[in-house]
Amino acid sequence: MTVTAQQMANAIRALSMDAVQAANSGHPGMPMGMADVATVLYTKYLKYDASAPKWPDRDRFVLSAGHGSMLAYATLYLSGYAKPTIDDIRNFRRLHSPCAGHPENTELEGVECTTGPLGQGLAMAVGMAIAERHLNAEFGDELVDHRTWVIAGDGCLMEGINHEAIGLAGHLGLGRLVVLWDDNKITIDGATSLSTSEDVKARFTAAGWHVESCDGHDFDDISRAIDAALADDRPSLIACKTLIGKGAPNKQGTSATHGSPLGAEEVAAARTELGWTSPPFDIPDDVLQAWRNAGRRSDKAKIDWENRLSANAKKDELNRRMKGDLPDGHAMADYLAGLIANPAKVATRKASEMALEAITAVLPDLVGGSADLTGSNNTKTKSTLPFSKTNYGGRYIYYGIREFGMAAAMNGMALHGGIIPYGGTFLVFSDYCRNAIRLSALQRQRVIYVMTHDSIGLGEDGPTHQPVEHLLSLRAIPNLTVFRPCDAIETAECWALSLKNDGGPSLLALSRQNLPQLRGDADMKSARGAYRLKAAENARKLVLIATGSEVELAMKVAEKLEDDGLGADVVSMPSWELFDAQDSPYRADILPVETLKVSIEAGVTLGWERYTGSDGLNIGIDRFGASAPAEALFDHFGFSVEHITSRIQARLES
Ligand SMILES: Cc1ncc(C[n+]2csc(CCOP(=O)(O)OP(=O)(O)O)c2C)c(N)n1
Ligand SMILES: [Mg+2]
Repeated sequence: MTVTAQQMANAIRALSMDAVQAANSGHPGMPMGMADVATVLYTKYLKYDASAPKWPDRDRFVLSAGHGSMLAYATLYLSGYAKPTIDDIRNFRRLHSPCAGHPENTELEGVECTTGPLGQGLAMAVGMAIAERHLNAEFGDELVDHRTWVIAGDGCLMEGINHEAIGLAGHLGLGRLVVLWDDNKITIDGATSLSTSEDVKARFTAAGWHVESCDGHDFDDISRAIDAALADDRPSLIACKTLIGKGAPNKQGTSATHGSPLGAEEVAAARTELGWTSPPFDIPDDVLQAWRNAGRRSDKAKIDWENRLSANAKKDELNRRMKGDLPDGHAMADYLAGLIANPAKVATRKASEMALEAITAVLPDLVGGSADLTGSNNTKTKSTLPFSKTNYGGRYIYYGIREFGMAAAMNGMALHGGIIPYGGTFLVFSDYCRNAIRLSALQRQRVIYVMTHDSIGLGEDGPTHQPVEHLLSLRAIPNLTVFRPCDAIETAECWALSLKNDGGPSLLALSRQNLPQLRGDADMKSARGAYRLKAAENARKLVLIATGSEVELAMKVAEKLEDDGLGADVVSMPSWELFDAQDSPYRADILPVETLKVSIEAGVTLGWERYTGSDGLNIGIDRFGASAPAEALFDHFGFSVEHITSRIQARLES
């Protein structure tokens, strides 16, 4: 007897309810509700090869409703991916099982991105769809021709970020993006009518999307809706009307199935309801075989693609791009040599643009952009033409005022591969995209954040625009490398280090105001995170540690102290994270125990004790800024040679 789609879908249901029951934790409702839609997708539409999870031209599938992680684990196992194994699923949510509570890209190859923070999966999928069109423009239909599919829940479509994401996707005409909405009208608190009366479909239509509806439990109707989506050249939303927890006879359709085990009794009742007689974690051979066949559906497509790749002149370049290797080149060395010959007194945001001019000219992987602050973030270069519906070959994205959407889209591009995304906004608005920055770090993606106007030095725009706590709060994110360069040389070095940092995101905090060039060497000193910019001339009494725009001030303070006979080192510390990674002799040499250590940074002082110790002095700003010209503000907040030297002298005398 041939296996039916219903039996295949029920295999997802059984694995989901049994794994959640065994873990005594998890979310059975979503995978049981969307099992039928997922079965249609995996057995008829999705282009993938379970034996080659990283095939570059595979379709990308994003489970934006990440709490339904068992849907991902079940489909991966059933369709024949090497991981997860059935034992991994048995150990769902246990320590060291790759079947984590929410899907993590670092745990399983078939998981394209880490989801769980609602809305961000959809926004990352937009980035993946951008990457696909861009690489298609560069490498052609023969090599890049795939789709991006998303399963999103009511929650994903309520979070504000979804609106940023769909606005961008509609504007860019990303017609190869299909969102399957689990339209079950239930969230944790109960019916969606408790909190929303929005016409979601009208909103998507207004954003330039094609919208379909279907009965999410009718296999033919699901296929009909997907066919309609594929025939339309706009991005598509398919509202799949479903029953959350479908198959659990007493609990389906209620929020009780959302995030708790069904309970032994209800699991038994669901077995009867579904006609599922196998014990937990046991899939009947014929059902498993049908799934495994589905997992090989694209075998021929993949072999044909490999043949086309072998015959294609761009083969090596595509392989390099997808691996994320940087090409050999001297663009940065030549640029640095130019700076040494002709020192530049420019804002570090301008220095970043100068470095980018050199790098973007030789590194096609870089796709830049800004959240409507292009002229302030200095992110656009001559080589990066606008990316648009009519020119997907462009390398500059006008994200509009969508910081969170931009950051998530950059994650999607990096995850897709072939692209190194960078994007800008004001440092103070890093908070608007903070959870996506966190996901760049968690997902270990090379995303480069260009955050300008990095202190009170931006002046007149005032405290709403002046970052104070931001450097500290960003440094608190694990696996994010924060750079605050002090001049044009360090800025170039920090760009080079960001490009090399392929295991995580980097963030460049850049000044609005001009800064003198303090270095005359190209020794890549920023790679150490902190280094001695100036050694004490008199007997060393103290070490001044500064970052970014305050390094110039530290040099002046040191000069004054030396005039008074006090020896002072100046340490420039563009990156805490890289300094912390140095060996202890190096760190001890830069920050010797016996000296007074003084930090100078135009931000909160919290955290600097790590380097200055409990006896140190921390010059910073532990309150909000004010609206005034930058020079007046620095003076007002005590960032003057006179004020700092007198505080140091008082401390040394006490
Ligand atoms: C940004 C964010 N906020 C809150 C949560 C907690 N949370 C997880 S699922 C959920 C409800 C989601 O509802 P829906 O998407 O409709 O999922 P369903 O109940 O239908 O499975 C919430 C609030 C989260 N994961 N992410
Ligand atoms: Mg729901």
